[in-house]
Amino acid sequence: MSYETILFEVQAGVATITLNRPQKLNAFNDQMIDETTAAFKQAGRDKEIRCVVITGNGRAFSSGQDLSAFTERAHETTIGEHLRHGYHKLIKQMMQLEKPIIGAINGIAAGAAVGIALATDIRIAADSASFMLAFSKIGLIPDSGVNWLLPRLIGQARAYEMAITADQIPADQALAWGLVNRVVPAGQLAEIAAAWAGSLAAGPTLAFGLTKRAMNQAWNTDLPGALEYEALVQEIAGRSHDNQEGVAAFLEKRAAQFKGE
Ligand code: LHQ
Repeated sequence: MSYETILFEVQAGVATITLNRPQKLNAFNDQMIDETTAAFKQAGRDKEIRCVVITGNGRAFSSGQDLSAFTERAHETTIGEHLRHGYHKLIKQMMQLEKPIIGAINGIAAGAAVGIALATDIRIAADSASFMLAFSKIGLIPDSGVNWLLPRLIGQARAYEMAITADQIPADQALAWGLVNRVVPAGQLAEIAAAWAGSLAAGPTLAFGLTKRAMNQAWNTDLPGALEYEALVQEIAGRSHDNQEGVAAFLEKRAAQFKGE
């Protein structure tokens, strides 16, 4: 599949999606929303892909919705329909992808792009990156899953503060708040993200995917429900090649050779 607004590269089990409208700080027009969704779908279907990295080209991760593109289309749609047909599909595609997604946050993430960053599983931020809930600056509320994801990560007080101030939260503060997993020097971000992705791509992908499923499911249930769901999903993991291989490798005191199945 060929894309125009993103770059999509697959190497050694890792797919890298690069948001590629740098002249607009990688703002999302309709085509970029659709292509990013399609790229995650493609990553889900391709068994060779065992980890995905998403990053931005240039000085920003993404400035969120392309406001000029939406203004041009505003007479033919509503914001609700735009969200339902676009960002909702993208966020759900990412959350349902049973492979780890690394967000390599290379610069500012604003508006809907914060939702996309939050829908990744591991966030590595450049020390020059920042997070900005720009919505209130234009009289909107957070969307693209931010209201669901952000309070769970950093607590409601901080999430609400971010929403109503629209302050740019720098990477070190994002780390202290638990919004990102690591902060690294900007010049080393791509290399560190690629190395981490490479090691995840050699891991037990099925178990990584089922862990994501179990943790997402646990938000919707009580403890007995979560315990039962773990038992069901562990049955699946327990029948996998990688479980057999992992146990055998441990007993034989050698490194495991996981296939991801
Ligand atoms: C942009 C954008 C942009 C267009 C920079 N659009 N051109 C969902 C449904 C429907 C409608 C509304 O929204 C949503 C969800 C959302 O995402 S709402 C939030 C949308 N995003 C924003 O409000 C952020 C707007 N951008 C900014 O506040 C600044 O650009 C930030 C703080 C990100 C960066 O500031 P600077 O570093 O000073 O860069 P800049 O403002 O000079 O931007 C560089 C260029 O990129 C500039 O174009 P120009 O032709 O003047 O060089 C900007 O106009 C363009 N650009 N973001 N979202």
